[in-house]
Amino acid sequence: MRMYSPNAATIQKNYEDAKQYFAAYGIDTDAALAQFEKVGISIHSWAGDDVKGFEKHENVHSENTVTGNYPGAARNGDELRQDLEQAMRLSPCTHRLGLQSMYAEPTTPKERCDYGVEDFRKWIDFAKKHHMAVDYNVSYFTHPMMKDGCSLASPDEEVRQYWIKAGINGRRICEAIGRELNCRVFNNTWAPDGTKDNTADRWGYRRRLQDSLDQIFAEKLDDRYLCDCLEGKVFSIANECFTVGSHDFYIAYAAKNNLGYTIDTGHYHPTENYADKISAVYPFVSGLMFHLSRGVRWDSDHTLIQDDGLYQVFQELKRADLLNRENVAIGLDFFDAQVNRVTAWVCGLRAAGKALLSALLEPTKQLQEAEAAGNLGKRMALLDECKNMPVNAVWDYLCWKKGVPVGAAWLDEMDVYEREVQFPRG
Ligand code: RNT
Ligand code: ZN
Repeated sequence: MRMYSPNAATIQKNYEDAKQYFAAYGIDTDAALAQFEKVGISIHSWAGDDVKGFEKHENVHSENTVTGNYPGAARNGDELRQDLEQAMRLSPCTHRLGLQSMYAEPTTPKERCDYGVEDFRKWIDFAKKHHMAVDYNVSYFTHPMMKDGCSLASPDEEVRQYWIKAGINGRRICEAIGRELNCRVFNNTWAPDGTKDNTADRWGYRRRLQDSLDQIFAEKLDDRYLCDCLEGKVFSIANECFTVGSHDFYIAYAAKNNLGYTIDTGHYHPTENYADKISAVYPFVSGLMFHLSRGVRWDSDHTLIQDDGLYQVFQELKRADLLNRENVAIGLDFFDAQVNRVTAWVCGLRAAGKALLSALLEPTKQLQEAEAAGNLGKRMALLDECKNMPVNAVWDYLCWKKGVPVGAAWLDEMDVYEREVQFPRG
């Protein structure tokens, strides 16, 4: 049985009704839709192959925990790009491309630390073709030069120098991509470094990480094309006792050195409110990047769905008018190999898109007026009413206008895609 999808007349009629509804709250739905288009969401290429990368190493350990073995994962750049195109066909968002250095395609094999912009030529052409801005990450993981789970903080100087070089070249790659595409590339730095058991030398690890970052960020590059952000974390599997790049470390380092900070929504204690970080940190750092993820009990990287945390991130950004700034970027970051990887991208994109649209349609003025007047019951109840305003009618209209399947009909297209394209990959 095929999924239900409303016809054009119903979509238009529902949109006209919703338009009047929101107008009564002082919200212009056409303006909200125009703003929606200006907010990019980056699709994390690394979910398409379970963060394996294209380099051929024997027996490397992965520092990203991915579970499952759903058939059809992309095996090379062309398949990964084909899957990304499928995801974009099913999402009405404005898409950015989230890259990692492990997806370079050099014409002759090279060390990861030596990559240059030309090793991403196919990705740059792909981004051009789809009018996408790019986000980049040096992959400080899944590589023979990782030693005892460490890269930039490693006590082994040869290891540390290798990754410093990768970091320096990574920034140059970002600047060159940004210059060519005329966009600002967000260069996100996350390194898994830490220890499983209690260390007697926290200071040593942190001193080395600080020195590595000092060397990586020493070069002055054109910040019209590059925004450097640092991604902290509470812990990882095998780093239960100590994470060198903790949130405190990176927030302090970013604030002092005029760099940006990345909020990965899976990287906090499960009861911590990550949307609360925005107003606390943004004023003191030079940029803010999001890795939207769904942690379940820990940093489990479940596929993004619409939950309160996600909605709150977009509400905070909208209320502070941060959705359209050149120093704020939003990207996805999750991976679950138990589900079709393209379905997961689309589910995450659509969840982020709906949360964004809901925030743009929020009657913020009335909420803040109720609060300023001390009417806390009204603030509470109106916030709850917001959850049932006809956002979906506006969403359906947006999808329809963009030629994207309306409602759950995109799942029918995924059935065909996995049968015809993904499963035959073997
Ligand atoms: C890991 C971080 C990091 C990675 C990607 C692959 O916990 O979230 O962003 O997911 O770089
Ligand atoms: Zn992340």
